[in-house]
Amino acid sequence: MKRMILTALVLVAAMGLNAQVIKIATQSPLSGGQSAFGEQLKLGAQYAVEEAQANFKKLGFDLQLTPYDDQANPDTGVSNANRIINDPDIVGVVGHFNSGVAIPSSEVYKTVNLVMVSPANTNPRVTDRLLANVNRICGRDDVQGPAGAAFAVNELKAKKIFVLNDKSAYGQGLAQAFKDAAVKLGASIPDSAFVGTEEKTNFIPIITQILAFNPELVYFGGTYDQIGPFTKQLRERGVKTPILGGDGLDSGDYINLAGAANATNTYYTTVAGPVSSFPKAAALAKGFKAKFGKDLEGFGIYSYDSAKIILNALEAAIKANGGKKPSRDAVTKAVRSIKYDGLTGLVTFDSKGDIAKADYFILKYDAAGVYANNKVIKSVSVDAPAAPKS
Ligand code: ABU
Repeated sequence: MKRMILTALVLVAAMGLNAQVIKIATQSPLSGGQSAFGEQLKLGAQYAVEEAQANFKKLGFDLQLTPYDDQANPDTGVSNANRIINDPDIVGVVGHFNSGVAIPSSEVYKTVNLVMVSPANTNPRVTDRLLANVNRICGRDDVQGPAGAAFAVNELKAKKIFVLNDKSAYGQGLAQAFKDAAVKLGASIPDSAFVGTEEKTNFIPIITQILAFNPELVYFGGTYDQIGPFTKQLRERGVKTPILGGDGLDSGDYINLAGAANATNTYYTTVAGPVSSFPKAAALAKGFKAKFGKDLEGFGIYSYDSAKIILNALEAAIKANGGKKPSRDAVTKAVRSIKYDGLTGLVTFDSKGDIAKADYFILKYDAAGVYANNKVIKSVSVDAPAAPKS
């Protein structure tokens, strides 16, 4: 008996030792102001990878996750991307969070045809460059911006609007898409009320401009780490005007920075619906809390699905390659042709790497400051815009 147990242990150890390492990387801001988003992205992918490890072990592979911190900085993202492509064990990347980081980093992945699936990048140029290795499972700002504009003008009845942006590829592009659509719907947004700022702490000069303009709504294309302190200072100066933003506002940390009372009357569009919108995500939310001690947010769900897409494509590519590790090229092709029924719905990609039909949500921040209770006012599914002509 002892001998049988010993033999079994030796066999198990041998299987482990012989398993070939195969890695999925994540790239997201794990430090700095946007780390709440970056952590959701990393942990969503980590959950999927750890869940799949036993299955990959049976296939003869030691599946690992390698997280990279891009600091929401394009140069750091590119530097990490060069390290990633030089690690031959990495066969796919879940990321990025920031479009301004994803765009230059994916040019590096392209040189070795390494696949990237983004749960969060919304700038149109992420996929409009028609790279075969770049995909996203979320919507785009050329739909998200107009959706916000229609809500602002038609539902909130705001005509005089002050528009801010954070000067990033994401924030600037989203604010411009919002403005163009809002003006077409009859809103007034003069050049003096369209302002870009990288300020993170002192918003008094901008609030002075806002007070002079006296808008019916303030739109901010940016992320919670900037809009949170802005909101606090705006409300402290007595401005109760509705605030509307995009998916950069879709984080529980917005409430921590703005204060629950100040966050009241804040609305946002998002491309990553909450747990409450996806019945299939309930089990993940429970497991996520138990495993990481954190609440699952929208981008965590989308990151889980992004990782699952790469893992399913990887398994198919291994099988197609007679059980051996497939090339990066084979995984990239398998991702682009996947049909994946995920927690967030059915994922297929069009010829440019956009999800064929993306969901867009409009939410209002909970008056009591409980992020999970933010109210979904509306949600729509929209076909991916056509590929650019040139
Ligand atoms: N879409 C979330 C904000 C990040 C980005 O696309 O840059």
